[in-house]
Amino acid sequence: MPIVSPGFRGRPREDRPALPPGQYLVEDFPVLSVGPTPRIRTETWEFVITTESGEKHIWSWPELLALPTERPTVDIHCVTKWSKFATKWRGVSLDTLLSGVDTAAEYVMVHSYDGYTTNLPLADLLDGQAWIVHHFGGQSLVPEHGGPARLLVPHLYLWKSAKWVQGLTLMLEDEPGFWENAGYHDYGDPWREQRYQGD
Ligand SMILES: Nc1nc2c(c(=O)[nH]1)N[C@H]1C(S)=C(S)[C@@H](COP(=O)(O)O)O[C@H]1N2
Ligand SMILES: [Mo]
Repeated sequence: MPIVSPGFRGRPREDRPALPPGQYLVEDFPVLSVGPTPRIRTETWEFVITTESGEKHIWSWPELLALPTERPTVDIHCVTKWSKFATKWRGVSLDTLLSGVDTAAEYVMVHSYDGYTTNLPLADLLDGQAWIVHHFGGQSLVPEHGGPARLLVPHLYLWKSAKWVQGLTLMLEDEPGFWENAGYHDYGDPWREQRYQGD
């Protein structure tokens, strides 16, 4: 294995430092889950976008896989202070999934098969910033990391990247999800170190 200095490999765009404030680099991929890992069969899996008027847009597993695939390579940042550079994913852009959805909503609640929720502005899921990913590192996403599919929103702390994602509810008003309700920041920008409410 060649030894690559993290400082060199991570030195990225423009004049930005490699790591957001307060973060350290890891080479492994820690697993952080609130509860036990659910086992979701792709035969029964579906992804549902529900608009503020209750209209539902539903994709089965084969329907998700039939959509255009993207391969983002992104740095990820956990609020527990580890960051991992250049993680390689495969999945479907939220731009694709939301393109046929008629909404005036500005906020989203993300729902998962384990009951987990997290909220974020709809704008943060658009413009190439977020994906429903089903592969990591060239392999099917393992259950521990959210397989068969998870949300990936790498520009926010990783608690926003809901594992075992089940759907999005579009909302006119913002509402807190699981960690946001427990005192974590409503938005969670790692570059502004928005870990807790009030940061
Ligand atoms: N459904 C669900 N998604 C979740 C969680 C969870 O407990 N359930 N934990 C969140 C937290 S706090 C983090 S840091 C990341 C961790 O992702 P990883 O286990 O793949 O590292 O998943 C997030 N997504
Ligand atoms: Mo986390």
